[in-house]
Amino acid sequence: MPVDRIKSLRKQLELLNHQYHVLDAPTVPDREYDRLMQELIALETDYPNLITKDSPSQKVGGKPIDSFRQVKHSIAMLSLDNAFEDQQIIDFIGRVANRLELNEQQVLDLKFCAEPKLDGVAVSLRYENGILMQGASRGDGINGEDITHNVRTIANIPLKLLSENPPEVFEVRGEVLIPHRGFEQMNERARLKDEKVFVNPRNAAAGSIRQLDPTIAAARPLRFYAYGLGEFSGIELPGSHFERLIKLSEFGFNTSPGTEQVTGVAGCLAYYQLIQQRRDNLEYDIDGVVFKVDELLKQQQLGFVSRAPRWAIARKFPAQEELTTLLDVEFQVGRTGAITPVARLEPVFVGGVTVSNATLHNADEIERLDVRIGDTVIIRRAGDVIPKVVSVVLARRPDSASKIVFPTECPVCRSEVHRQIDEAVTRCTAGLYCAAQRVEALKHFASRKAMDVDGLGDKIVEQLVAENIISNAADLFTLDKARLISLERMAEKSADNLLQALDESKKTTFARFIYALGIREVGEATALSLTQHFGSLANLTHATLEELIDVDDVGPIVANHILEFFNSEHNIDVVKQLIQVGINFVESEPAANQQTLPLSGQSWVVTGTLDKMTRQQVKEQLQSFGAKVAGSVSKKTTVLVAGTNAGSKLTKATNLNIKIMTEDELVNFFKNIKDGELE
Ligand code: IWH
Repeated sequence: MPVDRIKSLRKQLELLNHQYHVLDAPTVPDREYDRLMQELIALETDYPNLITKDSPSQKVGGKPIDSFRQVKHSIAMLSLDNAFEDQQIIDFIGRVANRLELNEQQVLDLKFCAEPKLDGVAVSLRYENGILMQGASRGDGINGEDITHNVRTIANIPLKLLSENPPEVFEVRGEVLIPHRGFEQMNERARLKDEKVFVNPRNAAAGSIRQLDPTIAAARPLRFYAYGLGEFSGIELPGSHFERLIKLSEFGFNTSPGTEQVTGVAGCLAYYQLIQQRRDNLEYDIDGVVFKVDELLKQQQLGFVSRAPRWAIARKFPAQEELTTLLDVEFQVGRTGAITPVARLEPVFVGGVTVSNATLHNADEIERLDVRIGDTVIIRRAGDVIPKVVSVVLARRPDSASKIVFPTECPVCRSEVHRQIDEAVTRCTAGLYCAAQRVEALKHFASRKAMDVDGLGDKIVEQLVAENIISNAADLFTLDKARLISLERMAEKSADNLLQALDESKKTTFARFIYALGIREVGEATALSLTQHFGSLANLTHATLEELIDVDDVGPIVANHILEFFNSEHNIDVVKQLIQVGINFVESEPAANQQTLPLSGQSWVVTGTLDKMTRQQVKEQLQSFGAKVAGSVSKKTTVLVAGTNAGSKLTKATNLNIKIMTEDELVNFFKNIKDGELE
């Protein structure tokens, strides 16, 4: 009977949807899911009167609606009081304790449900007898808009509660958001089609659910995380908010990952710190954490002040975006001659620090932003990344705002600049004749992952070049104490230390030496591949294009950069001088012992926070055993090393069934290799 088959297909698809979209743990291949879905759609096409609202086939988004209907929330959607400092959390708990007349011990034992505060748009979902009947935006908290047609398309919102015996009425409140990765992808697509890009995931989520046409929301990577309940009837629920959230996940919803029960002031403050540390590794934006008195009886006793509950508070993170004024734009010349526009800003406190510079990337970016000097701009600083200009507030553009003129000659050496047709970067063409490029090349040469010369700071390099004391890397090793002491702010002790550091840096590895040369696009990994492949400096400097392309990771572009580098007489001369002044490293037979290394042919990825070794140490150790160390997880990954707070890479590796190692396991693994116990 088609009815029975349809019912059975729906049941299977509901379960698979839940496993895939909510639990993030699919149990069948996508093709199998698709086959079942096609079968259901075919049957529903033949028997249209059997189509129901809650059929899994109905998630794709139907016809546009004409206009938004107003919805009155049967129970108001509240707003939360905000706290911006620890003291405000202490005060909040003090007020709660007073109202509840708690004694000291009871305050220490008071339980809170603590949740990362998701930075999305609040919505309410109404289920009647287990079927999704209505989705509404928060609106002003009393009246919202009917967005049922859009919420139905959100992959991890169940059209039907996961329950044999669903409650009569069940309203679920939560946050709709777009994860970072999905946001980048949708903006990339929009850019390709010359459509409007969104400034941040929150705006994109808000814009998506405020559409009349549900196929738009269906095409956007929206997700829903439940944080509470509205009206409900025909069900007994636990007396703890935390346990109610568990109930919500049993009904088929995601809740904010990282939600915990914490105790007392100490528990709340520690939780805030913990989530703040995790923030940069999350797959979506959060703007703080929320603390709710966990016991519902106590919540009822506490009640409300105007629109906000007395039993909850949001502890906000420092804002990651702020408004400020663009004072000027300067153009910096990098190691490879790339000219980068840098925004000089009216200093502004954002993301926990004062920012007075931000990158504008390149000429295209300036054009895309249509930014002018004098404009009010939005600056974003997330985690430890370089602050950037996100957008311009056109409404505040002063009449005096002036266009940014990209330089037509190098701002440092006045040589010609050049921009290749297919490249976004403009470069100074003078190479090492340009003082800026010389300074950057020397900084790179001495940097930690290159020759690791301790104590050769940026300021010293700049002085040495400005005063024409050195012109290339080999000159560093001919510096004497008298010369160094003559520099500004260089004491005798620092001069001694620097000379010793230079001496110590001479003993290095072949790969570090090649990396230190600063050949364009030859990073650490490529330098290592090159040295392993060619074995000796002589082989490498004489390599042909064909031989270079043979190396793993080296394509025609990189190969050409390498050829160009070693074709320059000046470069060869510096390399020779470096060897003459005593730089030494072990060369090996070309491509020798590569096959016999224990991890040859393997690709490893390291993520999360490590305690016992630095990431660099892990990387070098793995490479010394012949493994490649990649930055992202793919099908080709052999092992993922996951430290604490590992985020999306861990999820991806789990989904791809890739072997995962903890740091302890890794340390043990290294020990076994060294002991020669590897099977
Ligand atoms: C063709 N997916 O949305 C196709 N494996 O249980 C079908 C389905 C999916 C993709 C491509 C990416 C994604 C998979 C499952 C369940 C729901 C779902 C599954």
